[in-house]
Amino acid sequence: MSQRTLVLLKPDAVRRGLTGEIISRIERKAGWRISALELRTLDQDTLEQHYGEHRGKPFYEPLVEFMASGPVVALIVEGERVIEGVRALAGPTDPIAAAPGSIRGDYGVIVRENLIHASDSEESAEREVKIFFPGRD
Ligand code: IDP
Repeated sequence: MSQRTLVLLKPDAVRRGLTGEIISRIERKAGWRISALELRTLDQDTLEQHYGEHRGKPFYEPLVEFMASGPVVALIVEGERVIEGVRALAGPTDPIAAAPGSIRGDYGVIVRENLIHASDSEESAEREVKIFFPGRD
């Protein structure tokens, strides 16, 4: 079941120089490949589209501010079970609850600054790929 997923290495990952480390972990999974990669500072419009489901929640405004605070690395990753797989590499949202060995578990402390976003379903992946890489089929 080959899939694709949209991954963002958040501004904390870029600022802390962890993008190479995180990308290496993704690349080492057998058969997965990166089909798009871009360093980009996100504008409000893109962030509102991406995180629209969270609008109105207490963490929404600080989240958008954080996500616009510096460049992110946006990637499309393709491969077998890659949606579930990148979420497993990332670990749960709260880095303190994330197991050591996962990206969030190894490098994160603050819930908001949890280093990585990865699509959580096929529907989200298709929606998010279109937001960040419009024109890609
Ligand atoms: P996910 O990124 O693990 O899928 P979501 O629930 O979709 O988690 O939340 C999106 C992002 O919003 C999280 O990755 C995190 O950066 C931030 N976030 C979620 N819940 C909280 C919270 O309770 N406090 C602060 N930030 C949060």
